[in-house]
Amino acid sequence: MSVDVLLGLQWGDEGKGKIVDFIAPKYQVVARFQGGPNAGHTLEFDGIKHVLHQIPSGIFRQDIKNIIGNGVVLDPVIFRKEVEALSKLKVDLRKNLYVSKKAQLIVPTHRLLDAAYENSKGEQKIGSTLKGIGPTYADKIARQGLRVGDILSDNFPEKYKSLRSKHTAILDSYQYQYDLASVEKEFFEAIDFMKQFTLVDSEYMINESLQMQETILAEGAQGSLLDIDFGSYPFVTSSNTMTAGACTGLGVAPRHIGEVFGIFKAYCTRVGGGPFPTELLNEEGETLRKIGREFGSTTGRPRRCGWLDLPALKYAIMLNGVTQLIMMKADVLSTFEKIKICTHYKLKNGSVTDQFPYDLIEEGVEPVYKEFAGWNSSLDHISSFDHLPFELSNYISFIEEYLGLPVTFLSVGPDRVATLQRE
Ligand code: 2SA
Ligand code: MG
Repeated sequence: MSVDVLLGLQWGDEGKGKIVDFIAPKYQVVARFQGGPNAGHTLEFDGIKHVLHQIPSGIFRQDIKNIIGNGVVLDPVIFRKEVEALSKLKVDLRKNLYVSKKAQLIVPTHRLLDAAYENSKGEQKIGSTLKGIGPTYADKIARQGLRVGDILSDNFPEKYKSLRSKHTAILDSYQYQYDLASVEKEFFEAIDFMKQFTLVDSEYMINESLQMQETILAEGAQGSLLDIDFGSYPFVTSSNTMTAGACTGLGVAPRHIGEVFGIFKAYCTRVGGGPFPTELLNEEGETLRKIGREFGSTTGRPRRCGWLDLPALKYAIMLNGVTQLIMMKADVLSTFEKIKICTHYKLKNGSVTDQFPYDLIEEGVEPVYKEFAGWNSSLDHISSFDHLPFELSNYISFIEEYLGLPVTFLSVGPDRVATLQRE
């Protein structure tokens, strides 16, 4: 048995939530392995639209075990809000949610530090979601973080205070103003709330599931180009968003990785700062944003939009060992007369490459495009790959050939049902 991995190949928001929910019935376990409340996985079904931040997207299927793995950074306050919002939809998480004791806790001062660091950066802002992600991972690596399992110990308040004093010293050095009293009250109430959930050694749980021949899906968050090692550094998130991150973020040995589903949008978006070679700063970009409803699901920020970038996708596929491609939001392109795909980059020094450069800004990356005729027709009610407009089939074939992988799922609308599967 193996662990299948599903992850985004671009800068996030590829539509992972929708696909996990769609393929979840095949799996007995769905696990998150990195990131935290910076993620926003949107699911739509039966007329309900729901955004999940920290809770795995298998939660709407009662018979699936959902695990928040050790690689995640968890905000107890946001966790509580998510659980409460889900109970309104009659989802009872006490039955099928498990939280790793080794996941790191986001404390109120982590969020303040995130804001203080961003404020100090001027033009060079990362565009962080301000959820405290970077500072929490920094404390993990500095070996001074708090873990979920710590909340069960009597000296948790002391451990918390010791970390807080380190943080307030930094905040003071940034002359950052804050009022902790009310957020701390909320934090400790949320910590108590978390104690009702099943806190586990999730590495054992997952490996026992593997031994019992259960099917497991690891659900990525953010996207490959936001990976701390390989993304467009420093404009990245603070975790390994790739397949390898599923190994360390869940305690799964590499040999247990099975299928790797790579999700990408038929175009490209990015939220926050940093380079984006195919960005469209014109009316076409506006149209993509409007039709694609491209606004951050966590922060509501407008997403930057542009054409599909194949050199970047190819890079992400190489690093993740993708075995199947999933293309999302093809319907958003339905009104375009002409559609472009970036096949190469031209660099400042005159050379042309299909590799992802070390520094996209310094090297002055300019996209080289191939133009395609649009299909100019609605994809509503199309239920099979065989009935796609010729131009869309052509668009997909070009991508498959360039990337050397099949597109096995195609999404043509937000609802669960608007998902075509290649027979
Ligand atoms: P952070 O908060 O430290 O992880 O931010 C660092 C960079 O990572 C980007 N990032 C994201 N990009 C796309 N989607 C994300 N999730 C939310 C969503 C974003 C939202 O699903 O829509 O609602 O704004 C996400 N999370 C982090 C971020 O923009 C920074 O560039
Ligand atoms: Mg998202």
